[in-house]
Amino acid sequence: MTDNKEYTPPEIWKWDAEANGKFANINRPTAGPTHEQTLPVGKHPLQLYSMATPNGVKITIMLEELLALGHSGAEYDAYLVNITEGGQFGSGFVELNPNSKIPVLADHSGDEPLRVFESGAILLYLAEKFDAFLPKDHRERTECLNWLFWLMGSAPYLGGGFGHFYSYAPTKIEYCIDRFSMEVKRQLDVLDRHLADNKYMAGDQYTIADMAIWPWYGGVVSNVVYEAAEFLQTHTYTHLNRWVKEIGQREAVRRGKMVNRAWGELSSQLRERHDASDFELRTQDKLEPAPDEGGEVDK
Ligand SMILES: N[C@@H](CCC(=O)N[C@@H](CS)C(=O)NCC(=O)O)C(=O)O
Repeated sequence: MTDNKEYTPPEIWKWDAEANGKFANINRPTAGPTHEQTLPVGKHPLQLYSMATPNGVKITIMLEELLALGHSGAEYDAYLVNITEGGQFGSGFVELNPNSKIPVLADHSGDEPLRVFESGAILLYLAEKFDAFLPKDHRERTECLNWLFWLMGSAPYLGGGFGHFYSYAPTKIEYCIDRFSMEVKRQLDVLDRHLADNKYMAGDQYTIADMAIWPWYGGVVSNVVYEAAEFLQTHTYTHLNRWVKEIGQREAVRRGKMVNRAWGELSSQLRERHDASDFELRTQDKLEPAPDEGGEVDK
């Protein structure tokens, strides 16, 4: 890596393994597994391998919403894949998602396990499987998919663009932060204007479009993603703030945020989820002994 303001790219790009800042230990220019690994499989048909990042939380919110609606077939086992430790490069994970990114879902309800990767595809898969949170009316369904795909195309500018250069890059580069701040503010304005006239993203119904967008843009507005709310003046997007608050109050959203979470308050971390009772019985504060008590950690 160079600190020079002017950078002239060489004829052929070469990988500098040290140059990727905070995530240097997991970033690499090749795909495929780095180690052998067999994924655990629990008792439910749906197996989720994930972490509570915004992309992961989209799916746990959907699963908890489905359960709250009474779809008992949406019971799931959620295993934590720690992406900061390279869990996404284990052979078992790569077999389910050759792109080595969480979240990934395996549906064991048929003859052969069926893999579903890409969070947008997982949301659509679950919505179709349970016939829920995807409007039936052609026009409304199309609008829902418009916004679902909007998110899938837009969030990388927020995460890989703005978030990377504002929070993670080893040096603060004005050009990059300016470019992506401008784009993210434009996106926030897109959402704000739309939500001025619509209760939810697809109109009157709460759908997978809301579940996809909320963890990312709601996270920025609530200052839990990148701690940039003041920098981006997110309080000025009043309609967006209204929607963020409303969705954040849903019980299924509150639960979904806790699943596969491995940071923050111990009581907010449900690292693995196998049963609805885990929210009461198996959060990390219940599993880890208080520091002065000693003893084994019950895993
Ligand atoms: N487009 C993918 C993006 C998934 C993604 O970027 N996941 C991140 C966490 S939010 C990840 O697994 N990163 C690990 C890595 O890049 O090695 C999706 O929506 O599922």
